[in-house]
Amino acid sequence: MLDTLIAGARVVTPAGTTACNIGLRSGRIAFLGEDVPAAAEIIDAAGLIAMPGGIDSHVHISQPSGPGIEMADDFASATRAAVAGGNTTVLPFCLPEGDQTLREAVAAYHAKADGNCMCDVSFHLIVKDTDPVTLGQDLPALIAAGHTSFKVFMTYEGLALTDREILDVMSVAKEQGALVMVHAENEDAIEFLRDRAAREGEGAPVWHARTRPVPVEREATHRAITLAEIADVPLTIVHVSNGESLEEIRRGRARGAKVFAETCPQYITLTAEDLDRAGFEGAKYVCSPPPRDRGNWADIWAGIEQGTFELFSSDHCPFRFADTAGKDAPGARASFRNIPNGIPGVETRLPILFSEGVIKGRISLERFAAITSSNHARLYGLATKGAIMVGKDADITLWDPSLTRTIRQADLHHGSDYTPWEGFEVTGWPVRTFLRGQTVMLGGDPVGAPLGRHLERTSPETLL
Ligand code: DUC
Ligand code: ZN
Ligand code: ZN
Repeated sequence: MLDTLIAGARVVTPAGTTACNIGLRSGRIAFLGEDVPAAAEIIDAAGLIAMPGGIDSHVHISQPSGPGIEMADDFASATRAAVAGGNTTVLPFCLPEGDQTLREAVAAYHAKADGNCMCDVSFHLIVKDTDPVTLGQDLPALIAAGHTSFKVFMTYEGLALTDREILDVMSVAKEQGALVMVHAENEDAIEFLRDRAAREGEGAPVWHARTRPVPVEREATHRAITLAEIADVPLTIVHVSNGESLEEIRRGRARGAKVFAETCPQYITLTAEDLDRAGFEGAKYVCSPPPRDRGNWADIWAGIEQGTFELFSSDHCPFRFADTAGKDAPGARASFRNIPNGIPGVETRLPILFSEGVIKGRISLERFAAITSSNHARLYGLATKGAIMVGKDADITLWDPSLTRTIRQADLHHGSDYTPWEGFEVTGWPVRTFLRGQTVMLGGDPVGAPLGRHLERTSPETLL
């Protein structure tokens, strides 16, 4: 006897899309086929599309963000927003605060997350210290405990590592079977451009984009790939914003580098002109790398369509406009340098790609499932996640492909007080989400108790 039978949906599986029934038992997918086995509950899903629950492998939740700045989401609100947007797993970054060790930071994140999550979570690490204890003891122990991926930064004071330090971190990843994720922007070049902007009295939000132009990202992307080739490790270039960086990734792959690529909704829907909006509204679009232009949208779309990108993530990094840039936040108004970098997006990632990609005929349902779920599971070592297959966790999202909605802050569940996509029209919306067989979202609203667990991960599966 099944617990639940989802009947009559078009089901997106790794083998293709087919009309069939999905049986759930004890939190797992137990049946796929045309028969109608006995079930305690039968859900009529005619007219809907069953997708693997979204996995967003790039989100920031409750991350220390500097003096006086608080992230807008804790684990409760971020994961409410995640399930409302069709996700069943998110991978936030664990950043040590002050002189916390990595192990202390992981313990602190567990204290914040455990028991509060509406979906499953698993922490990536951020490596900002490269002392012998961090690299020789903490990192190997944390990898062994299932934190098999970590991010390094090539920008930001206090976070940026030197090339030598990146190589040392990569060598730990190689020895221990972990995956390095790189934020690729050239810190020295940014500082040079920022100093020049300051001398010229330029502090408006649009200067955030003007001081982080494409070459800043392209050069760092090339350098990160080169360092990974020297260390002989795979790496993920996260949040790729433009065609020139993508070209570096293609060239690296042609040389044999194992480089994975991630992009995000902001790089196919927002532009640097959004940072120039009147009334300081531009601050709502400040993220790094910054949104570019329509020519780069086309390049990023080509990469999505051709399969150059394995991953489409949100880079959800939520702040409150009222706190950070509203009229009572004079620091931010004095200079873009004081606006925290990041925008909210965990709830809108999937509907934006479904509408702009699937409904507009740019990508298939199967590619949508791959770049929003399956590839995240495969790359980051989540063996039971990311596919509608017998034996996998029953993490499923039902989509109504005919539902047309206008994205409005008033309807969203995140902790930010705005969305960069206010007024953006989409067709297709997730209407029901199952996490390990339990309904956690119905009709767009999160439902039930926080059932989310922290997941230990295995070493990454090489996709190339
Ligand atoms: N990098 C991220 O990955 N997220 C937000 C800000 C940043 O620089
Ligand atoms: Zn980053
Ligand atoms: Zn990020």
